[in-house]
Amino acid sequence: MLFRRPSDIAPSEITPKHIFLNRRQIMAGAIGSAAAIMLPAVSHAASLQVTKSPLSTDEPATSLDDITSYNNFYEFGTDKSDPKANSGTLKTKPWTVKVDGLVDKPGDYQLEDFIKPYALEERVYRMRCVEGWSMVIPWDGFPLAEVLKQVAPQSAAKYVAFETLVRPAEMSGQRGFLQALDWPYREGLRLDEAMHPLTILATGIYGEPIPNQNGAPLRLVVPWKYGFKGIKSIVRISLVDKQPQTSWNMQNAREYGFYSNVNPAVDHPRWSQATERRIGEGGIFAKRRPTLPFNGYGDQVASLYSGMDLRTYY
Ligand SMILES: Nc1nc2c(c(=O)[nH]1)N[C@H]1C(S)=C(S)[C@@H](COP(=O)(O)O)O[C@H]1N2
Ligand SMILES: [Mo]
Repeated sequence: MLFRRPSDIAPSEITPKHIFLNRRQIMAGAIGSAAAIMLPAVSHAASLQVTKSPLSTDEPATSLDDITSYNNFYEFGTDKSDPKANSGTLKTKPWTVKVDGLVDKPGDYQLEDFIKPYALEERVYRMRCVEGWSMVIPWDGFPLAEVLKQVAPQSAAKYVAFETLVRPAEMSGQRGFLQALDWPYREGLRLDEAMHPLTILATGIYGEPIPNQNGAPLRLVVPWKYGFKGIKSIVRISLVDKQPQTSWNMQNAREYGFYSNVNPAVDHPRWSQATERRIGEGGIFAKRRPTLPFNGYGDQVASLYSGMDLRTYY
């Protein structure tokens, strides 16, 4: 074991805050629950322990500052800095998630009740935006599959549709004459994609509640698809029998398909998808990285698309 001066230790090697807090929670457990009660509430979900999932990448995570200040969230404006600047107005308490459509157990759930049954896992995932940049984000969340099993989809259910909140009084990008998209922001997955173990609903980043600009209090993460499939601030999850309408596909079907699996071999009509810029890596002078098929998750997900022409189903 070599001893190094602090300046030799890369920021990525320093224990992230939430892991540190988890250790403290474990220690608190060892000395008894009375002491644990006196610790500050550090968890943003009912489950106190966040376990690191083996499905995580060990690539260094993007800084919290970059993750929370370079965003796409058109409900708050179209510039990358708009969501951070404008999303403070969004009220995320109380928050209701409606589950409806082809399920045996539909309902309007308070967020706390909705997430209570599930153990949080840390999932460090690459995120590749269709615009050609990427980040590595340490999410806290739980598999969407767990929720779907709970609400019992009927046999006719073939897709899952999602909607974001519409509340112009709190979402500046939903006000005014020119609107970037037709609200609500909508997304969808095939049921088998939604059930895949990599697909999660996230409630946190770096062990803290998900910031408004990243999709508080609940957002979808599908790491093998372009970032826009990861719908933010979800208020509705519907099980449906037909492929649902999705916002970017409605806006420009030629440029944004329903599937939108990350694919370096299928260029966007206006730019190449072969490479990407990793946010935080030395700005415009950094070397672009090669984009990987299915964003590097092909071993886990390619079989979902066997026999499908990925140029047709883009
Ligand atoms: N409701 C909603 N969800 C959204 C978007 C949006 O504009 N509105 N932008 C998408 C896009 S294009 C990307 S790349 C990711 C960005 O997530 P991040 O800001 O947390 O990095 O959110 C996706 N989810
Ligand atoms: Mo994106």
